Amino acid sequence: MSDLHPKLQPIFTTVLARNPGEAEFHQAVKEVLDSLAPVVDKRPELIDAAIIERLCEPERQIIFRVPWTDDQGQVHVNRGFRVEFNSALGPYKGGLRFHPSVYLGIIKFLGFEQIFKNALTGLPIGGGKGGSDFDPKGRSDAEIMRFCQSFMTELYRHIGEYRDVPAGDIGVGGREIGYMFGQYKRITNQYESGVLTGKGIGWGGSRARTEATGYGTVFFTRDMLTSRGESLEGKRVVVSGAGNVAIYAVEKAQDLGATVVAVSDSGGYVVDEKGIDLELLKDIKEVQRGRLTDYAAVRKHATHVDNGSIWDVDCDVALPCATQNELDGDGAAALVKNGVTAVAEGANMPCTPEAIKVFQEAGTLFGPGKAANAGGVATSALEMQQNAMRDAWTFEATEERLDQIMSGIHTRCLETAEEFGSPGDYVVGANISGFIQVAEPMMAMGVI
Ligand code: NDP
Ligand code: 2IT
Repeated sequence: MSDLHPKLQPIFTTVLARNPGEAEFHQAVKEVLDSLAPVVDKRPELIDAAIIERLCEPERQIIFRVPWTDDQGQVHVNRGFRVEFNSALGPYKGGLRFHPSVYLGIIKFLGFEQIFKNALTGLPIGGGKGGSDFDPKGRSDAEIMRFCQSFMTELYRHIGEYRDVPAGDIGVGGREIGYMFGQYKRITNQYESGVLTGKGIGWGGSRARTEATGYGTVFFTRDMLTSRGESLEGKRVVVSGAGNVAIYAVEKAQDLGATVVAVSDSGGYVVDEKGIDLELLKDIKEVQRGRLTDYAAVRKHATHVDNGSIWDVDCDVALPCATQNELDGDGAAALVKNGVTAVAEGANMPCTPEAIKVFQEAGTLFGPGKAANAGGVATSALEMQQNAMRDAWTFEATEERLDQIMSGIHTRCLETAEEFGSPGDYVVGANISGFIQVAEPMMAMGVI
């Protein structure tokens, strides 16, 4: 990361002053501005029209109270958020995160990233994000349902097929989308399939949406490796996280001939030299909602490490798929020392700026989240298409579209990086390409 271009520094200074205490949002903005220096010279009209200043200020930010009652009758109060960041390309689109660490700065970093990610897909979706500081861990189904119903009782008035279309993220999967869709339908008395994505297959959900983010990250990794004449066949892979993105990254990496030797959750990581047993992992995480210690208890040869870094596990390919800033400079240095050749972000902003610098200086292939994890939201846009047509595509047809979209993003990143003077730099490619794809429509629509 270098000093910012003199035309971009004042913009960043203003972002810092206007959004105090929002460290993750600052980090996400800084990364994009770092990449935009060549655009200042090549496309000055976009800079002069204050497109960047407008992109950094959400169109609308909604914060609301979410009261709910636990199984013992105790009332709790959480905070709900929906940040509608940018609608130049389509209705606001982006997930909902339920995690105790959620505050406005997290939702804004995610919403800001989502603008560029969604633009990169080439599909007509704007950027937004939402969630709550609610902690789902240890809560019963009935408690989750009451929380989701209360959350939607406020959110429903802000969303809609043509307005804002939420989906899942950390702590929000098929179960939560079901409860929220049910409450939306009940309040509005409309079967508006296109209001949420990530729905169940029997009631408007797209096949392959569950798999899409993890699969897409692996397709992107495959394409990065292909650009250097390599493949995933026979590679040792480490995947952090054990949630939706991680599980399906493991599945596709295994399909493409790699051996995944480690996964993690917030309680530590497991190393399984025989390769992760995917059926067992799915059963523990998707069915039992259990912990990785349960995995090691069943697979006797696997080791569970409570304290330590998953990035110390020797691998060729690392896929951080858990959460922001989970891979720092030390983690990156350990991976590079062990000879990692490719890193792709399945999570949003999992690598710190220091980690990215270490990878880039070492010549490691590095796929930023905006590009590498765009398969989830892209398939959400395919779900919206199916809902609009009242259609349901096959798994194979949907996966094929996903694969094409990911390859399209990969090519666009490389071509843009080349055109703007940083060949092979996927960060620059993703940021500039995403920016231009949203900036041009904003120019066309006037000062709004
Ligand atoms: P899940 O809730 O399904 O899984 C999250 C996983 O990450 C869990 O294993 C969780 O462990 C772990 N994790 C979460 N927070 C922390 C933390 N603070 N420290 C350590 N581990 C943590 O979420 P997803 O798989 O859906 O999301 C993972 C990442 O991918 C997020 O960054 C999300 O924004 C991003 N993403 C998700 C998409 C999607 O379609 N779902 C699309 C694109 C990006 P534990 O259970 O112990 O908390
Ligand atoms: O970060 C993301 O792209 C998501 N959580 C998925 C968003 C979506 O609307 O499918």
